[in-house]
Amino acid sequence: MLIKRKRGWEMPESAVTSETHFRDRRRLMKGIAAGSILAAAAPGLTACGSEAAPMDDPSAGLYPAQRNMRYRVDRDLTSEELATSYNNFYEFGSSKNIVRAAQKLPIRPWTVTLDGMVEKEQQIAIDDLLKQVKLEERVYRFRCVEAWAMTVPWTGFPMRKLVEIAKPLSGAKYVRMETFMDPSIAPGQKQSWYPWPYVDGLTMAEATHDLTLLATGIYGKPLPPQNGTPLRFITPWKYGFKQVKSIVRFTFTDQRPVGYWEALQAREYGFWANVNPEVSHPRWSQATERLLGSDERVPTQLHNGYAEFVGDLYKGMEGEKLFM
Ligand SMILES: Nc1nc2c(c(=O)[nH]1)N[C@H]1C(S)=C(S)[C@@H](COP(=O)(O)O)O[C@H]1N2
Ligand SMILES: [Mo]
Repeated sequence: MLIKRKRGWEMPESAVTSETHFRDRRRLMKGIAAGSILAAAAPGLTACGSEAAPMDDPSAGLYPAQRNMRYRVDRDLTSEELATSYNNFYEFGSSKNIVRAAQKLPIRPWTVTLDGMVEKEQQIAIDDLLKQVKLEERVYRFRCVEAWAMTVPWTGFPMRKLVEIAKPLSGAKYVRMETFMDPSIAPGQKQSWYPWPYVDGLTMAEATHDLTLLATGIYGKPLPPQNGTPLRFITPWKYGFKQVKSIVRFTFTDQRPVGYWEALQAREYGFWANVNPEVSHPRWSQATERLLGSDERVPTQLHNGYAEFVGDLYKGMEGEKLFM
């Protein structure tokens, strides 16, 4: 197959738009949009120039939820504006600037399938699932493999609760999570050289760990589309590419799932993807990270600062490639 454009995973980190430039460009674009110079050409605008109103989120009344104080982070929160506008969501484009495109994601109806090695396969509407769980807020560090980082208040519920609802069989060893698939909504999914739909997975021990969250909200509100509404996976000690967005299916299995990035480039992106400052990405160091909203680099921490909680999960697994 002929591929003309440089693919995302081939880009050195230095080629990824710096977030400072990103902010400036976004400010410029906002100014232009306000002056409506480009209104007719901008995607998401109708012929008469008014934007289709995004659907109100029916779960909005569940927010804000009470903050769980067990997990504290000793650095400032990233601004909501940045965390909800500097995104990675290849379904809507390979740049960090996908907010507008992502507004096409229909937030309801949204059905979550629980299948594979379970007592009984289930399909649950997201709002029924939300009735079966108790939402809480957790401030977590977030670390992308590209060495940018943020500090974000997620709202959600422990994934352990979803595992209880799913009732997996004793032979299940992994959970595979899958993002929606609809190229008519997500233009990136028309690019057939990517292994759609976006998937990733984890072990049952990881899925039932208290830190492992299924996020439904951010900054005390439902997740906006660009951050993976209505359900998104969060393991704060792993690199961001594990954190599957807009999940429609959880499959319990005895086969280790091959993630989207692992399928693309197994030499660079593995199953475990635990953060470690001493294990470089093949093309750049992971020793430091840049906090969104600042140009300063800070040291990366083992397990992204969560080693005291998750270190035991990996005892005796030294033969595995735990840090890529
Ligand atoms: N479905 C889907 N999930 C995804 C991605 C994606 O492209 N598609 N990108 C991942 C990567 S690489 C990162 S860093 C985070 C970014 O999450 P954020 O945009 O909420 O910061 O989402 C992860 N989850
Ligand atoms: Mo990422």
